[in-house]
Amino acid sequence: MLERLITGMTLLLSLCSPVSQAVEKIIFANGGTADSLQGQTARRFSEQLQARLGDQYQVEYYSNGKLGDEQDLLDKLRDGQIQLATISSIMSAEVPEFALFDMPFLVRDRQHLQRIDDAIVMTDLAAAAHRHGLHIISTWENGFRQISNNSHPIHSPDDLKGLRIRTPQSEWRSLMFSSWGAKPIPMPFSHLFVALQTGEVDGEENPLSNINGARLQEVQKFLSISNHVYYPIWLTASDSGWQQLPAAVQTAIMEVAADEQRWSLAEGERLDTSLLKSLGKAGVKINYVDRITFIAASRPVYAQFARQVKGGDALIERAMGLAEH
Ligand code: EAX
Repeated sequence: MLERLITGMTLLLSLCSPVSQAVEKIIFANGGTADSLQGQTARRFSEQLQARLGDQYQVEYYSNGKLGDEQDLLDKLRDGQIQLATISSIMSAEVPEFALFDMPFLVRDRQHLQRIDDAIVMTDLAAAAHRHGLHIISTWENGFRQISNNSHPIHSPDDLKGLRIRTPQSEWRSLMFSSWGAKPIPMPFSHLFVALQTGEVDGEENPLSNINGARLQEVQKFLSISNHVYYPIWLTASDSGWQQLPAAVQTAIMEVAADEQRWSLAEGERLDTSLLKSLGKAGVKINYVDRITFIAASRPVYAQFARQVKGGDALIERAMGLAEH
């Protein structure tokens, strides 16, 4: 009897013992450069998550688009090759409601962004993402976007006439730049440096941290501060991938991600000032655009969103209503 009890306990112990279980992998990928803020946030997240989960899990982090551009990462999430990825501007190509963030000059500042995050992203937009099999975990900083090019300073949309401007592969960003008179050339971020270097495109638009992270200042002469869009980056899983994670792991991911959200927004604010100085020192000519002329030329983008996205008008109105607090 005693013998049987001991055998039973040994079996039970071996089942519970961590050494007897295979280490589970959590594969996490980011499409940006390691030096950009999104790259730094993603690295911090993977390190903090590893510390939190201990030896039972191995958090495998790939930066610099090593596992592909954001479109590849969405495919890999969906077929279960990876568990977590950060997705930015192409989210609206997958889930049209996210094009809310492609409405020019909508987000006033990071406090406004946080209110939009609580009231709209984590409710309506997360529900829309679920309808496309995606699970939004957290909203991190990618940043306020600015326009750079090799031809001349951009003051008003007139100055964009005829310029070939690389955009992310999003019809919304293309529409924005064509409404302003430019010739948008959509392509993955990883192709951008060479496209600028060879003159395939004249310019591009990105947050300062992505510009600096990819050393675009080495192949761009003019930087025009427009803050035309604040487009975040979302820590994303597929619905099925998320459901396969144990509840304790989901909680750890959500809590570490929330810490990194706070860090990335504060760091983004700091970098907007410090990178402006260092990019200027690197020889890039910096100017500020005339916002009023850009706002006036942005009407077609708002109109298209209201027409194309169900409930789009109401989303815009609610987001604008959160500007003042
Ligand atoms: O990793 O494609 C882009 O321009 C986006 O800013 C993306 O986040 C870069």
